[in-house]
Amino acid sequence: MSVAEKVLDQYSSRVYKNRKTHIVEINNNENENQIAANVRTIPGIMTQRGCCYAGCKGVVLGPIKDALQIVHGPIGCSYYAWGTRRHKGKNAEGVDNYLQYSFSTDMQEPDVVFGGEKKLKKAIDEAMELFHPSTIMICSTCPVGLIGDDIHAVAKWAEEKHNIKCIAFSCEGYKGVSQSAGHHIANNQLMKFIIGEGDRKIESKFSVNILGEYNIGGDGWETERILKRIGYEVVSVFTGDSSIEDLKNAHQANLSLVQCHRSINYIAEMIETKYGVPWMKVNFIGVKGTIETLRNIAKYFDNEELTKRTEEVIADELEKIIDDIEYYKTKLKGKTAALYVGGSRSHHYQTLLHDFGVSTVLAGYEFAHRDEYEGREILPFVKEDADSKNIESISVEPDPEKYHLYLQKEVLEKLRDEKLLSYYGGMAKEMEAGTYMVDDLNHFETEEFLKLLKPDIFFSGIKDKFVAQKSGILSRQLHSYDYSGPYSGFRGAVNFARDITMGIYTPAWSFIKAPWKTAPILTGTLGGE
Ligand code: ICE
Repeated sequence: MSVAEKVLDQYSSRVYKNRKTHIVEINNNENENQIAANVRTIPGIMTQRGCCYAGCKGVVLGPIKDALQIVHGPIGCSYYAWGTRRHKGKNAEGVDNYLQYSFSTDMQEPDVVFGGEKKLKKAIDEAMELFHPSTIMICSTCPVGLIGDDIHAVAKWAEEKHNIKCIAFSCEGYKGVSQSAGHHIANNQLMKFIIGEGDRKIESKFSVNILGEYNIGGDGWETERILKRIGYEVVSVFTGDSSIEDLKNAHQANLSLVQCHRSINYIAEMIETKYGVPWMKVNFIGVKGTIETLRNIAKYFDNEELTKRTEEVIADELEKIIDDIEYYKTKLKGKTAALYVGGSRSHHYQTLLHDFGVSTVLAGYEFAHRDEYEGREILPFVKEDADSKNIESISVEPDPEKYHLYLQKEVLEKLRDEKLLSYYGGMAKEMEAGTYMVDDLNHFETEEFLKLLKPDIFFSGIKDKFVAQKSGILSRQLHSYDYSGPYSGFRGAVNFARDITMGIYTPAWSFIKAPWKTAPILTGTLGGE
């Protein structure tokens, strides 16, 4: 029985059938690494996914430092999003910073029965009195959607009464299948109410936005440092350590760099469509990843001076870290890892692990779509053929992100059958045959896979972290980096290697044994007398 079968075999037949489609043993034949993704979790299964509110407020809006964000809902929702993701922000002159605060309407039963709009208005009045923000964001959580409070009307009321910008986000937790729906809602509102409003003068010919960079543990700062050294002007970062003013000016940049493709691709597309700012995918995680990315950006701008400067900075940065990298390679080479994160990191971090010779035995996403696992089908050559109603699109080189070829379904099937298509991007490509790709890995499967695959380290989230640690396996969070970071760029790679080396060489994990395995829980004598 394969490892996957051993895990699946313990399920009831209905669950077995469902989960089987989410677990793939990587095959050398690219066409066979097909996986089910972005669908509802079976009710009752302990998923590690987040909710729509988590994706909207927790992920995309949370890091904007000068928007006062009021969570309209029970206090727990706001408390959960309070600092847990470690998106850092610096104080800047003239820019408010509310990152330390947790604002909530603390919804109670009477509000559910009689409506919560009054309470929300009162919260806005109070916030105005105490903090005088120029922007307020309202994020609703589950009960608000169920009772039908009109937060958009309240936002309008607040704008008129207080002469501020007030934006409402209907991101009730139960919407969609995961936090992905929340990203979408946040993206739409930012585009509608903020982006495009600024008129800051951009001096540089080489100006960029960094999209999908939330400055977890300071990642965005490291990326910005490198870009600025080369000579780029960073107009805005979405949304790590950002201010509303930066976001308003995003449309003025020459190019958008998209680090996390899952949470902010909608904005990248919309800015391109509306303002003509092109975008490209980047990856600042990993030394090789960073170098490749910097070269690609230079290639886009196609300027001799910039290209030269790029190479100089790469050489200089490398020189400073090379001894550390070589040292950590000797410590980490041959180790194995399992990775389970939300949408893009399970993929990006494989690049960084490969830098140090660590291989992945299992990797998965909470909410990615199929193309992030399998890659996109591409035709390695361009062929014109688009004269039918029954058409399907297919990406083509040289830029599979942007160019699509429209083909008849039957033609496409035929190409698939004849194995004339290849795959672009995707996680499967990074992984070796015989390893596992799992979508929406749940609590039970985490325990079982860890038992069977015994990785040296499990990169996890806050909920699944303890499952690993209790079973004696080192775990580090890739969502918040526990208490460390940055892990991006050149210096980040060294931080990352140092942290996992410390972890792996700490013997503590091998001492962990459940107490009932070494001593009886109940003591006493059975029987009479
Ligand atoms: Fe993108 Mo945790 Fe960020 Fe990704 Fe996204 Fe989330 Fe962060 Fe994770 C995120 S935005 S909060 S890179 S929702 S670590 S997809 S799950 S992998």
